[in-house]
Amino acid sequence: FKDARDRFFDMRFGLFVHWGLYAIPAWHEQILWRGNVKRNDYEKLIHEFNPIEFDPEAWLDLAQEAGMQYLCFTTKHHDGFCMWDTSHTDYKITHTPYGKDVLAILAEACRKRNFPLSLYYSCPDWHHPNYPNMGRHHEMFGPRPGDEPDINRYYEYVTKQLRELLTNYGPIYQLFWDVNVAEYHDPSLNELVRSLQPGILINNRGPDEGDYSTPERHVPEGGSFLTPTEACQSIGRESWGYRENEDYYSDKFLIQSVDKILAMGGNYLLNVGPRPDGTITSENANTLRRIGRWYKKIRES
Ligand code: FUL
Repeated sequence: FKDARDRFFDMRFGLFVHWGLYAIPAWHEQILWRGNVKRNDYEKLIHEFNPIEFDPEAWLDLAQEAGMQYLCFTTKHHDGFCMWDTSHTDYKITHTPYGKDVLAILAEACRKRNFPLSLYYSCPDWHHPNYPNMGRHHEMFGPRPGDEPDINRYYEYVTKQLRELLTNYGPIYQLFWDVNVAEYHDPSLNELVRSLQPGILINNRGPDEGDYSTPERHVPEGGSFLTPTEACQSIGRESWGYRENEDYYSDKFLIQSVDKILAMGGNYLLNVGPRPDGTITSENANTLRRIGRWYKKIRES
């Protein structure tokens, strides 16, 4: 491609993967907030997380069977738990019984197949002592004893983590910031991201405008998108993370949703939540394969 950013108009369909400690209670990736769970109780899950069946090759085989061209992975969701071996908190994957850096394993598998990898990173953090949890939407209700809410210090932490994520894991296709609840504005963050990963694309949910918008779980009104757009949708009605007894959408619904967004000129990120052992259920995998059969047909026609 002439410009790395042209890739956005070629890679139209991607796999979103929400995976973290929340797979264990198997209810919702925001169980802490939505389920009113005590932070100290939730955090004990770190001693249980042991995804011995985690196999990124299986995830990538599935994505490719579904005709998907890139994968976006949750490095840190709102719970603050880090799925890579960060030096800036102990609340991380290498401190679980599993002990391995799953992001490193995934990034290496992507690199081997030349499969673009995007990173999701949450702005709200329900663990870090400096994140000002003020009970706004997607936030816990107040600090814990000992916390020192300070948005500037929190973003110093974010900056250090971004440096790791964008330096140690090879080429990164997109940065998917999530929900800037605190309305923190700082263009230097995206500048840093671009300096570390020239050609990266950044969504519009972070501390600055970004390159593309991200309608979630709905098909917006109107004829076509006037600016670059990547819609996202989970295959289950309730959760983005793994959920037992999830109410899954029908193939028909999902195919129509992908079809509409593509027709409007948008890209589409379809999400699954792997189980705590690292596997994607065969029900989910079969759904993706069936959608893939349709998608490959329309892509080739
Ligand atoms: C939202 C989050 O709050 C959800 O948990 C999910 O990650 C979705 C993709 O973005 O804003």
